Amino acid sequence: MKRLSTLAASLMAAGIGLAVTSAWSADSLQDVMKARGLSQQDLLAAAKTYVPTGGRDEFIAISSGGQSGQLIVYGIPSMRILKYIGVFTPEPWQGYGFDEESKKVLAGGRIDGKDITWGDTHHPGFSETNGESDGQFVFINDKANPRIAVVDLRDFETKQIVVNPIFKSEHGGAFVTPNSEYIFEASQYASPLENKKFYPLEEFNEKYRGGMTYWKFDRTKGLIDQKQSFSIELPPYSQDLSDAGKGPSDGWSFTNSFCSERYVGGIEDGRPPYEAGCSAKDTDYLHVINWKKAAELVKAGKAKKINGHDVLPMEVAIKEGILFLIPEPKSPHGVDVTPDGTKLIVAGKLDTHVSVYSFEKIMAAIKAGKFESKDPYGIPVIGMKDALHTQVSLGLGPLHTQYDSKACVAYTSLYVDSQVAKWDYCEGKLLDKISVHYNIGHLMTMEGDTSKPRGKYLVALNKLAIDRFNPVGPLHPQNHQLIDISGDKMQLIYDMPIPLGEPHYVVAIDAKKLKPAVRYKLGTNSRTDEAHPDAVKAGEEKTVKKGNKVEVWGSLIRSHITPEKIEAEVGDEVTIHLTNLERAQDETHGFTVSTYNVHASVEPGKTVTVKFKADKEGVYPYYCTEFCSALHLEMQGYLLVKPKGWKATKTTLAKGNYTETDYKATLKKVADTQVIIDSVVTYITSVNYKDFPEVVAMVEDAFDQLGKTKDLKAKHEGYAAKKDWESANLWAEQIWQYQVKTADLGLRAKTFLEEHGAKKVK
Ligand code: K7E
Ligand code: CUA
Repeated sequence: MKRLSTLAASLMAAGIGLAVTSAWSADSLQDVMKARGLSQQDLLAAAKTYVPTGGRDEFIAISSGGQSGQLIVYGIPSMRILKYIGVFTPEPWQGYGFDEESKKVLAGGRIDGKDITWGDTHHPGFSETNGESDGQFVFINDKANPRIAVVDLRDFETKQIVVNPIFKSEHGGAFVTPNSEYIFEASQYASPLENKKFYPLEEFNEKYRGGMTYWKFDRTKGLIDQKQSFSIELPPYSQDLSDAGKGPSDGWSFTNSFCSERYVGGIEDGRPPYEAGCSAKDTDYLHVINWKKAAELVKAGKAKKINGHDVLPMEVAIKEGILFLIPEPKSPHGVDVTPDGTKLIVAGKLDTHVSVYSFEKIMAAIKAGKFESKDPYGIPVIGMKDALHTQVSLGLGPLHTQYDSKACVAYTSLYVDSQVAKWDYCEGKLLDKISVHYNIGHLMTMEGDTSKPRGKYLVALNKLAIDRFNPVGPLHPQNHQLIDISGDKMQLIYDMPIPLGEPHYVVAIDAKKLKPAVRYKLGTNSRTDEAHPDAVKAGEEKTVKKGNKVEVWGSLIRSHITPEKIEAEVGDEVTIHLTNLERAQDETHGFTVSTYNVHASVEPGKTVTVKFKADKEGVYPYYCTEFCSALHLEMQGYLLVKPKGWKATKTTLAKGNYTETDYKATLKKVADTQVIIDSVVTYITSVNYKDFPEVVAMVEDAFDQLGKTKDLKAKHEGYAAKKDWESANLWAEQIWQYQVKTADLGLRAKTFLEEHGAKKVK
């Protein structure tokens, strides 16, 4: 009991006491443990994962969002979801696919002239510098519709989607070379490489092909350079996961295959099914490719064009000695290069063994010309025993491997056993095992596929959740389980339901490496990172009607949309450019026009365009969709779509019944509010607020808001002199609107300063 209470005390100190609800906030930790049936082990797990309010996670994970076509961002160890990133599919909140700028990005993913509005994301990969994740970009593939996307981590937005010009599916991507020279992907299901070309399954061996595509990445532009990208033609072996060599193996890439039988099914004709034919042999082929040399050969003109894309034919790759095969057991899935680049680990789904290949031995065999055979296409096959370092029996259904910060330590997922095996790949021995729930696919350690793994945590990406969470119908959430790998024994510390499926793979990076922006430079097109040609500054807003085109250059700032009305005739094409003039952090405005299927998320500084045909007569409110301020609901306007040739019969707006008493009451409200503002200003300037950049930004913003009241005093007094009480009252009211925003910011700044221990200055 003594130990328990010391633990309890230290947990209290660590802030665990805050996690309990107010109903028992006065109780001791022991009372809570009892009431909730928690063990000491549970509390330890809680203490290892809990992040108190305002705290930050140590690592940021970016997960595939599976069939959503998105990415999921979450923190480790808290496992709190931070963001979904729209990638291959529209994402309404972010306006992705509902504004013109993002539609252009999505248009990059059109195939044969058609929008593909779903995607099957599998493997995210960070950009790398010297084999380490550098936190600048993340790349992600779409297996079903062979595409790759580039996400810039300065704003976590998708900047580019490219379509693979020769594949019909693509699973083994996106893998990144150690300095992000190339992002590569392997075809999965072999098909004719020429687009829209039919060959019968009877010609599978001759006409169907697999391949590897190496996408050239231009880091300064932050985009894939499609013209400098190329592919290598491969046999129809169902190429699967891949990895890039690093260190001594830099310049090479490795790719598994799982149906080197080249079986094409045919159960309709009485033939055995696919799965029988595709797993008949004891071995498949690991493809070993010298991509550096391949790139040189393509530059030297040795490629041929297929669908306008450079493809290095197999004969050339064989002749030039850049393509080799090694048998690997059996129906393998993952291939993972060790952090030092000297070995590669292959797990055969249908074999209990995990095979560790030695890069040095592979090179020695190649150099000596020591091959055991050739495959039917003439590719030299290196003998397995000539390439193996060791084989270790880990358990049933080994799939994927990740690395620890400790030398020679690896973790392999065991799909059938529902376990993670920790083992030593140098010595070839099993170290520990832990059960997961259930049927693990990928697993991931912190920066665990780079040259400098960080250890600490492992995430198990389980295919089935079954009984782990409150039931929500037959479709279950996915389950990412967090495992503490800092000690000798692995410890399961958190179950995180993921409500977006099926996330195949996830990568994590030290949060300190990420330097995302908090705002855009005023007037930025976030999808191109260039100055938006249709951005406006405050006061430059305008609406122009030319023929049947209405074009609006508007702005958004608390709590106002400029313009307040847009007039069009039925059939007009309406284009609305909106710039968010805010400089404050987190002051995003949304924008939509009722029933016209447009939406924009306009973060501070961003300029966005929405475009539609006003094909319906009527009155359509437009408004800000993000609860941005106390007067968010009033951030509104009307799109007035008039019938052709409509003439006004009534030309004045209805009047309100304001009196001098209303005006005086508003003036008193304004004076009272100014007192509050002054007291907040007195506090802020009495402390060292200038030492807090966040507060300096808030103060600037507050004075910005207050500055807008300057001319309004003369205005309302002028109307008062003319006894126009409506105008006098409402212009005075407008001063108060700005005061409210000023006070709101001031109070936020004051709270921040108090919480961050601001000190009195003289
Ligand atoms: Cu194993 Cu697509 Cu990497 Cu799923 S994949 S598990
Ligand atoms: Cu802007 Cu709500």
